[in-house]
Parts: sequence; C-alpha cells; structure tokens
Amino acid sequence: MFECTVAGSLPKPGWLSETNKLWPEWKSSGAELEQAKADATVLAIKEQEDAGIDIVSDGEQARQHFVHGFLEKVSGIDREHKVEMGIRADRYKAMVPQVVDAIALTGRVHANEARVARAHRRGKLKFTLPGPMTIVDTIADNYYGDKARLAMAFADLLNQEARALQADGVDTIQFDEPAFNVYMSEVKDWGIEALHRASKGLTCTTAVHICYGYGIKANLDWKETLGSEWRQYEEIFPALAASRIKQVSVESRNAKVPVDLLALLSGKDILLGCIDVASDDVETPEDVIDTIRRASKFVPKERIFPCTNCGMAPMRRDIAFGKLKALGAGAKLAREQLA
Ligand code: MET
Repeated sequence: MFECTVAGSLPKPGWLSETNKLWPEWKSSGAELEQAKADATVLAIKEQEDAGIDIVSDGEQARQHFVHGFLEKVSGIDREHKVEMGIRADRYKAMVPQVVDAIALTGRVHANEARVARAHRRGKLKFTLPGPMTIVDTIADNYYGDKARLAMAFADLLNQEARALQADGVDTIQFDEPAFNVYMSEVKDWGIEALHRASKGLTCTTAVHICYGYGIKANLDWKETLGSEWRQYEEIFPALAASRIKQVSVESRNAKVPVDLLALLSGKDILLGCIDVASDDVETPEDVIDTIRRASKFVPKERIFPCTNCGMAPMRRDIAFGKLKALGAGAKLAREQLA
C-alpha cells in the first residue's frame, strides 16, 4: 500500500544540459550526448531508489522537453518556420513548429533510455508520453484543419511508441495532459477518446497526469486568477472515472483543489501530488502523510499512490532530491501509520 512514484521528470545534471530550465540546451552532441543521456538515466533511477520511490521513472533525462522530446521524432512538421501561438488558452505565447503534412514517426522515440532504464532497474518502471490534447495545444496546425483530427493522428503515433515501450518491459505508461485542466469541454468531446486511442491494446498499467503546470512564472500567475477554489477537476473527473485509463495523477499539495473532488474518480488509482514543485521549500515526511491522510477520507487507501504534483525538470537538483526523500519517507510513514 502507498507505493510512491513521480510525475516523471527530474532535474538534469550540469554535465548533460543547462540547468534550472524547462527547455535546456544539451552540453554535447552525437555519441557523446547519447552516452551522457544514458548515464543520467541510470543516475536518475539510482537517486529515486535511494529516496525510497517505489515506481521509478527514467527522470525524462533523454528529452529536452516533455512535449518537444516526442515531436523530435515526428515527420510532417516544419521546424524551420516557427510561428507564435498562445498556449493553454493564451497563458503563454511561444514560438512553435507547424504541422504541414500527414504526420508519422521517423523511428523509436525512447528506445535507448527505455532499454538502459530496464537494464538497471529491477523493480517497477514507468515512462511518460505527452497526451494528444496537450501536443495539439503545443504545435500549430497547417494541415489537419481540426484539433480533434490532429489529436487522433498524434494518438496513433503515441500508441505506436507506447506499445514499443511496453515491449521494452515498461510497467506503467503515463500520458501527460495538463491541457485537460484548461479545455474541459473538449476533454469530454474528444480528449478521452484520443487517450483511449493512444493507449489501445496496452496491457501494462496506464495513467494520465493532469496538473496545474510546472513551477514557472506563467503558471504561478495563472493560478492567481483561478480564485479561492480550483474546481477544473470537477468537470473532467466523472468522464475520467468512466474511462479505461487506470490511474489519474493529480495535484494536491499546496493546491487550492478541494480534496473531496477526488471522490469523483471512483474506481481509479490516484497518484496523489504530495510534493509541491512550485516551491523550493522541501516538504517533511509529516507533510506528505498529512496530504495522504486528507485524501484518504475520499479515496480508498489501497488506491492512493503518493506522487509529486508535476515534473521537477526545472528545479535545483539538491532541492528535488530532498523532495524525493521526503516523498519516500512520507509514504513509508503512511504504510506504518495508516495502512
Ligand atoms: N511528465 C512531465 C514531467 O514530469 C509532466 C509535465 S506536465 C506539465 O515533467
């Protein structure tokens, strides 16, 4: 009970890339970069194991960004002529590549890091992929002409990579859908259908991660506009509860999400955000068990998996490691006191 896990990303070491950045430049190239990515993946696994994390990820060490890491291996995209686009309902402007032709995968996306991770990890291993709706909200479209159509096309590519990751021996595949908290009616119209398409045929554990974003300024400013209660989950949880996805990863620590909304996810495992990635204050194990205790009033204990609110990619490494240790220790405490 209370097996703990992470949303996915960990900070990258300074010898691999720039640090404290969401979209860092690599420090090397070619074979040297490939080796550095593999080394960082092994290190990310070791650090999670040392911190007592039960379901570890590759730390997303081999990708520059949680969406663009996937897009790098997709053809039909013009990366030369980027256009400005408002992302997440205009929360931020970004220069994004454009879809200009039918999309296809040019090869495996995460084969190297999946094999390295599997070779070094005896216990449970999780990999993350961006969700179709979040991808569509991060790229301009000059070809498909319809968001849902483009999402379904991406879902097919995600499914191809997800099946290959499963064959590599990955235990859990998580789709990251922060856009679900922004386009709530589209989630019901086609977002979940796209997730089903992306996860079709998978027999490993499937998860969807829905957060309020990384701890970057644009997100902190947005959260300020959401009022005293964040109720976005309320609109989408019933549809997710009826979906075929097994686990839902949510933000809870320091979030203004009413914890009783979790009851709407009946039947699902909850990856419960017990670690705030928008603050450098390192939680204590008691903070973690406190978040678990509050959620356990609305979620059966055996369905609670303590987790981070979101990825830790842009954080300081020492702080992220401190937070991982608190998460591992808090989950252990919960097993002793609440199980
Ligand atoms: N898997 C991603 C991460 O952990 C999730 C990002 S959602 C903004 O970084």
